[in-house]
Amino acid sequence: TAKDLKPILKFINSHRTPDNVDYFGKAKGKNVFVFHLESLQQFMIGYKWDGQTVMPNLTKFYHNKNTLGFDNFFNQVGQGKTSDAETMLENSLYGLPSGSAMVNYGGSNTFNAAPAILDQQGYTTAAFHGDVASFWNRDNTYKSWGYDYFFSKPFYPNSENPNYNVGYGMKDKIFLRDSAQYIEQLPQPFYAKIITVTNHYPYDLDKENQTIKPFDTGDNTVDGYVQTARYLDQSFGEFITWLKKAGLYKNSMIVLYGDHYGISNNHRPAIAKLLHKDSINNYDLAQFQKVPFMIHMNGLKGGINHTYGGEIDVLPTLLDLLGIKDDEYVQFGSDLLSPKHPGIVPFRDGNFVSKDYTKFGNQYYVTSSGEEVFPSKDANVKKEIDADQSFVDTTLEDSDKVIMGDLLRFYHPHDFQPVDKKDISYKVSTT
Ligand code: GP9
Ligand code: MN
Repeated sequence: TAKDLKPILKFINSHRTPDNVDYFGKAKGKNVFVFHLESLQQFMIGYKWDGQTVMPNLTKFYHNKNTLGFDNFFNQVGQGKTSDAETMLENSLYGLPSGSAMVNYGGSNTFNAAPAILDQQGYTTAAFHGDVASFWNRDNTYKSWGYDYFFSKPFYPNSENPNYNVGYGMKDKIFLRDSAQYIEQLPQPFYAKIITVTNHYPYDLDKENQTIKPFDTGDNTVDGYVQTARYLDQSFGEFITWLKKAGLYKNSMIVLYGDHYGISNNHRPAIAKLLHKDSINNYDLAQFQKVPFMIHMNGLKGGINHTYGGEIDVLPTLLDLLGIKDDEYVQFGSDLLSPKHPGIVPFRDGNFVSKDYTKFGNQYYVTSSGEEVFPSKDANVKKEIDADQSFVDTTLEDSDKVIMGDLLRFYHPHDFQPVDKKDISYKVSTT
């Protein structure tokens, strides 16, 4: 009931952070691209293999003077993988302890999601994905989130050509090329989310698109990753070239994020080899959960930001840049640009990385050094770790209550226009 929201609002209100005066509103009225980099991990930015930089376009973009790059940004997904990432990015709500929030609640719940918030600022909103619309229940969820358009498989005539598909959908280069004709027609300003898919396990790619040799860890589930990651980088490079040609590069804020790991923690020996280490401990595995997060805009003051944060923090961060006040929203993350960002990153299983400590697999470490600590032997350490853990547990539980109780249906932030799903229909197909 509405009463259940009270303690949750109290918790959220006690953790609200101020905007960053240097960044607030800097992207007001710009087009926004949110570019979903499937399974891409942060270690691949700048990574060298086979005598080459594997991802030259993304690496250059990361270091561009107008790009804010984040080097302590973590994925926080659970079983819902991509769908958890999307839920966090566009709602600042966590995925669920098991299953997928989009699948189980996406169609029925009330949300205060990014597309609906931007709609009120006069934005056109569209999502693009070269797979069937029903995957992760996107077709229903995107309506609840207020997307005006969802361009999925039936919008892409090339998706019928078997040579143009690999793994979970269309090859990224073809998908992006074919998306261009729709993007060009969107009334500006627009918010466009573009979900790539080729860099997805099992990292299959046709011979002619393989432009770097596979890793040699000897672990079959890992070795192809470098080839599809390279392909993703080229796809992104081509897309940027097109954006410049189309005149969209200069008046857009381009946001990139990796949704989750591509190499799971079950592959320790392979991970050790890739990171040039003799062995891997739990601290390394926690660090290995970093994914790229970058924000680029013409004229933006760039640089590498070291704030400890994650996917839950993206929406408040983007709203700060867009100059949209979010003090009233139910959001579990905080603005990464805020001088008061708490610097705690909860993982879905209750582990965490904070700017001070890391808890992973029942072990504790100093985050800055990786040195193991034992809270049972040090009262001061224990006090700080307990405080972090209590924040982590409360925020995850509260987020779960919001989703499982559909609590936002009782909540009416006053500059928010509820989504009317009857106004929205997408062309979908099931094949
Ligand atoms: C499918 C794609 C993959 O449409 O987004 O989802 P994932 O397996 O990464 O969760
Ligand atoms: Mn994914």
